[in-house]
Amino acid sequence: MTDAFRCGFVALIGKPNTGKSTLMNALIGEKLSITAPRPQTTRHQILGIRTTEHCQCIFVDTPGLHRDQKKAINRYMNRAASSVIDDVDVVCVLLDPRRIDNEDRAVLERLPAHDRVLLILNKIDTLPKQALLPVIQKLAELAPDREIIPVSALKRDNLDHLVEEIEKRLPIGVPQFPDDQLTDRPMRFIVAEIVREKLFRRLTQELPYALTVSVDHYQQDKDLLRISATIWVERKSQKGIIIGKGGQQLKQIGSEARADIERLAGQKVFLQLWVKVREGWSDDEQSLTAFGYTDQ
Ligand SMILES: Nc1nc2c(ncn2[C@@H]2O[C@H](COP(=O)(O)OP(=O)(O)OP(=O)(O)O)[C@@H](O)[C@H]2O)c(=O)[nH]1
Ligand SMILES: [Mg+2]
Repeated sequence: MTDAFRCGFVALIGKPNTGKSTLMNALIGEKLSITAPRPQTTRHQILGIRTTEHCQCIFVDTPGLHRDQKKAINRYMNRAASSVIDDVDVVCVLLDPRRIDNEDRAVLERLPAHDRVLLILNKIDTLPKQALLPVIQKLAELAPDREIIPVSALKRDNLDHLVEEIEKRLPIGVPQFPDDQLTDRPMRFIVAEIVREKLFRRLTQELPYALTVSVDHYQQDKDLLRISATIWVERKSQKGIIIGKGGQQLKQIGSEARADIERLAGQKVFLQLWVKVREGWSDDEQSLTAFGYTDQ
């Protein structure tokens, strides 16, 4: 019985910026899902597949659950996060021990009653040990009977224990994906996300939320991968900010993105970036569909 192969889906959910994507990347050992210090970085569901001799864990990274439902894109992101809860075998809820608040409570209230829910207190490296205990106690009062697992995704602390707790809750079954497959998303998708990550990390205030990235050409040319991508913004003034003085900023973003794409693809990459305006795209259902924001 203990030797039987296990396979199942594991959702990573929680408030924005709690470290869901960082945790998934740490568990897979590749940077598949983009991360940034600001909230609402992840917009789409993305699978990260971890296959070992005895288990296949299929992680589902989701956009952070948040209350702002003003625009169509925010509604899309909340749908992508909450629709997954009932479709998976294990639900991992990520919490930041420094700030457990009403938004977290709202997430905790949405959880199914079964015991395949794990509360993951991430970022424990940010607190001294003696400050952690009261947080665990508070969380235990807030969500009695739930398993609480303290980890640091960034420092890879206690991840083996986390994996054990997840695996024993997965059903016995055959693998759903080949053992060398790491994600369900094509390389083109990940390329667009990498470009978006660089923009997210570099730009301030509201601008990261006003843009999206599409990959227009993706062509293998002997030993060079040729990629052309467009950064879409909502207003003309935003275009200038992204390009920067003498095109310097766009150049920098391009070279940072290219380095990451080369690492992932294991080959030389030629990356061309364009910036274009599509007014109001983030609140327009048709534009969202055109840019790949479609429910799965
Ligand atoms: N100190 C510390 N920082 C972490 C840890 N895990 C994640 N972070 C940082 O927290 C920030 C947010 O991480 P993400 O993985 O993008 O968070 P997310 O939950 O996916 O965010 P959204 O996609 O916006 O919902 C990044 O700056 C990470 O480097 C951790 O264990 N310790
Ligand atoms: Mg994320």
